[in-house]
Amino acid sequence: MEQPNGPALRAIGTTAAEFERDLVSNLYFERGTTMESASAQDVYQSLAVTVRDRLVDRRARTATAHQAANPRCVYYLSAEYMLGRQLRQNLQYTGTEEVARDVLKGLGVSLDEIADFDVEPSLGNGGLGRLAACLLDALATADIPAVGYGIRYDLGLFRQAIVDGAQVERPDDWAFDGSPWEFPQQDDRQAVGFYGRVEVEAGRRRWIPEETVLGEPSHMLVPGYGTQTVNIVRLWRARADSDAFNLADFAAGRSAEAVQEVLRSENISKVLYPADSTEFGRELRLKQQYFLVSCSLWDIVRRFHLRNSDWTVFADKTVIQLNDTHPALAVPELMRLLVDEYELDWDTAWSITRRTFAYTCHTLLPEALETWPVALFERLLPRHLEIVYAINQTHLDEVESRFPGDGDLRRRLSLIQEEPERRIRMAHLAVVGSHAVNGVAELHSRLLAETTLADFARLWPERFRNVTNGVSPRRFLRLANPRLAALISERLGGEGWLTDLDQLRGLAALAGDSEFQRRWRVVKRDNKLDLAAYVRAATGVVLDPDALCDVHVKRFHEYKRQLLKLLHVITLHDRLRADPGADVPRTVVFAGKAAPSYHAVKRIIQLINGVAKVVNADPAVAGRLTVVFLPDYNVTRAELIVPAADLSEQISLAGKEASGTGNMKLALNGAVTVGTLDGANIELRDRVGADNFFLFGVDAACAAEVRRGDYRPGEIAGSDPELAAALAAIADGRYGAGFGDVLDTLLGRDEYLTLADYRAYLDAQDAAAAAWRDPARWTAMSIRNTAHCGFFSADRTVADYRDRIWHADPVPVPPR
Ligand code: TH1
Repeated sequence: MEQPNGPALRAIGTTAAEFERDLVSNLYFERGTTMESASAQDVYQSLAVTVRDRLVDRRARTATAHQAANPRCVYYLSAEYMLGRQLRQNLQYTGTEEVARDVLKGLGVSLDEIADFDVEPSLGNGGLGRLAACLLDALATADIPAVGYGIRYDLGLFRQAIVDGAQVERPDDWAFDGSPWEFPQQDDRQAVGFYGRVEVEAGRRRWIPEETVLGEPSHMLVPGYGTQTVNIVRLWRARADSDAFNLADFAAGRSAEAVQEVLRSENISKVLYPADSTEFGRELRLKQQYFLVSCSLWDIVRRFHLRNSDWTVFADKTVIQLNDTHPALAVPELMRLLVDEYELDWDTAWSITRRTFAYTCHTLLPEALETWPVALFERLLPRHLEIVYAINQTHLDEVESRFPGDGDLRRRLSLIQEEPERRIRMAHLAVVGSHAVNGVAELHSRLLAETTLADFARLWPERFRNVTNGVSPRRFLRLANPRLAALISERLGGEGWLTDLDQLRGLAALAGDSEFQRRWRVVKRDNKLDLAAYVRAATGVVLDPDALCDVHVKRFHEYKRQLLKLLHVITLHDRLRADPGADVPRTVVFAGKAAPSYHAVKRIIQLINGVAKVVNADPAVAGRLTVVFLPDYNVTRAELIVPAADLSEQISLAGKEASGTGNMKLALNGAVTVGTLDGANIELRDRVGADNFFLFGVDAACAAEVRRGDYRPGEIAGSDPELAAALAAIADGRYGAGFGDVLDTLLGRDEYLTLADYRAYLDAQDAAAAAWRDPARWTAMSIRNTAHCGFFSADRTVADYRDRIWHADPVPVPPR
């Protein structure tokens, strides 16, 4: 029995009787109701609290162990977290799933129905936010003391509906019905300044902000798997001061004016920016970034002072990982705290700062490299601008001494871009302020050092490294695919693989075993039945569980080439009308959100829905080809689609996808990839073997070369009759009138070389179909994919960061 000391605390146990007693008592004391009159929502909320309580004691012991060990802590700063649903995860991590199921059953309720009330907090856009969640899971599992800092957006990533074939965005008020996993800390608020001026006081410069907003932390528990460690993610919510409401305005009938100040403050954490690349220049976004950074650094310093008094050891006790440049303001903010508030001299402060920060870059796309107009920056954060200038001065002096007289190099390395408008380059700020800089896959890290950050890599080669992304096997195998997890555990003789994913290699010997293959196929088919039931309810489309399940699921972006997949579908439709045996029975699943302002890809979503409508209504291909667009892709939807997939589409233009993590999740679940030599696809193919991967397309070097030459997409279209027919089908309006804009981007610049890769892509798809026709061959490929995915565990990623960047030791938490 886990029971903290002290008479006032009630026992927390894991037996059915204890679980039931706590559930009923939570229902009574937290919801004010009884089992007889409880709604399903009441039961869900009480169940969540009952499960959560079983982690609290571990959390308390974790905090005690960290306090005693005074270790180096990892602080992960990220504007996004995609944590996924919490209930099933926490049931599993506390080992109470069976107990909960039985207790609820005894009370006449089904756990599966109640579990559907669990709402995922979608506080991120896609891969970057989900990576943050997978790393936190792996950190806790490795017993590494860590805190994830983020923003508690009131509205997460918009919910996507499809109306008349087009994406419609609805607000995601994720905590509307309550949020049982959160611990709000109302009494721990922190003031954050904005605007104002810099004053000189006894020779020291000090920022006097003009506006103050409060940051109110709320934390969620991040349990490790198979360990006692429970770390936290601390999310900040913006609050106005309690006297911000203007009573005089209100009394005078000006109710809108009365709340103006409240709204201005609280808007800062109101909504997640829904673009997974651009969106700079917006003042509110910069405010969000500073809000996150200011609250988090204050908290990090506070935690440091709980256990230490000497600044010289700060960097030995603290490492701050910047998840892309969104939190890069932390560099000047730490300098401001050290120099202005704690009165350290500049050089000491700078040395501490550099030793503290490390930066992960997640992109190469030029439009995703953040810059902020100096004028905006100066208005919002005048003291930070001075600090950035001072950092830049020291930095450019160093460049001058290393490469004397190279003015061009100095201009390229500067933190300030001069033309066409003066802007601050956040990636440069992050590199200069960090001791380690990493990309997220081998190819990406190499291209970073060769292109985007080449000058920095020349200046400080020792700072640059690669840490290939990974995914949580707990979330994406055990939770998402319990059937496959059970089969694997049965064959490997236990669940050790869940924290040592290389053990999956043991499955390779079974790849050709016909009985194992049969069981493997039964699992996949059952997962497809689950997906089919959901798809039918959500869209009315009926899926055949025996068809090849071909999935392209991820954010919509032109470089990810959903349009290439669609051209393949259109060609398949043509071929099947002429010859029903032209392809294997196939279901094509698309899912993903488009940034609301990204018009070009919203048109592609419309076109997909237009094609789906025509194909699904055509009796000539019934039972051969089905196309579905599943709305509102999120972590929960991924957990449904990924286990059901046979074929994983990873078809970005080479050199554009930094890593991709959907590729890993799908392969781990036995999907075979059709993919380009991009991002982590390359490493995936190296590991699962070229025979178990359908490769196609130009490579990154070739893509860059084609782009430099005089590429003529029109000529490709003219010389390939099937491609010409597919384009003509779009043009003739059968999928809806007016897709001329889509055709124009293809036949005009075709920026993402969709037409150049079309023929090679179709050939790869034909090879995949040929393999599918031989179930023994396909199943062996599928098993080998899972078997060789061990490398893509987030546990390996965290071990890489730990050994090569963080140098943080585990602190085991003793069991009670
Ligand atoms: C993604 C990358 O596109 C993807 O390739 C990678 O696997 C993932 O990060 C995790 O490393 C990115 N997401 C964002 C989001 C924003 C800005 C840049 C990127 S890169 C808001």
